[in-house]
Amino acid sequence: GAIGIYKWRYTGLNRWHGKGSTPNFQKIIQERCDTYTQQIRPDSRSRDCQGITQAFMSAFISKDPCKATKEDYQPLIDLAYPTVPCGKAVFWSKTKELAREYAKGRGLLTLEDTLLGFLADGLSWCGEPGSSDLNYQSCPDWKKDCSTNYFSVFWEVLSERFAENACGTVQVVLNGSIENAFDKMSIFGRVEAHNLRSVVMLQAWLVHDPGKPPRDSCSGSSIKELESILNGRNVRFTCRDNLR
Ligand code: N1C
Repeated sequence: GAIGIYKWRYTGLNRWHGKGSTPNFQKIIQERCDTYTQQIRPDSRSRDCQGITQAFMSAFISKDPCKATKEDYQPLIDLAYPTVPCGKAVFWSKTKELAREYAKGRGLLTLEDTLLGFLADGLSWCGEPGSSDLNYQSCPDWKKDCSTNYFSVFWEVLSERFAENACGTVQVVLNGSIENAFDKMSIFGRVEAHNLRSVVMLQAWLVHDPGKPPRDSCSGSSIKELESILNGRNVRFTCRDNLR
């Protein structure tokens, strides 16, 4: 009856509104780690992929999927800190593919070029209290279920570390075809921009989708907001409207 369905809906594996864990999550992490350490950055061959995979799984397995903390990921981050050389970091917001192309063409690096960013890129994951398995049916959605889910907290803490360690002149690729190219609620806006410790200058590139009318520009109010955050941190700022 109705109560039975209600109970199933709110206690079952299907109760969350986000995409379930990626099939073979653990195997993919293990394989990506091997590929990264052996082929992509062979200088990182000494990294312990078994330990890294274990630390990733232990961070969220058997836990309430809405009670993620930064501390849960600390052991994992300690095994593979996301660092790139000074002057090489590229940040982005709502421009992922383009930013990656931009970085690649110039010998620069995004978070997905570091080991942990590479491992988790495009995957989803969450566990279930009282079970040693992942929930492949559904995972909490940031808006509809909880912001403190394991997926979101992972990207927040990893992005925070990436920004903290960035140094010299860095770049950010922003989307000028949306209302606020600088979105203070995005990870770039609420985490990275506030954690630039050793960055001397941030160069912003506003990219406009050729098929769409430009909706924001370097002189718009969202970019002014970014500029004022950086002024407060003594980071120099430049911005260019780049029509691809
Ligand atoms: O919220 P965003 O962008 O501003 O986050 C992007 C920002 C980049 O500068 C990265 O360094 O934060 C870092 N980052 C990732 O590298 C990343 N890879 C995949 C943040 N999030 C990342 N993801 C997933 O995309 C994650 O699910 C997160 O919520 C989105 C962020 O997309 P966005 O809004 O375009």
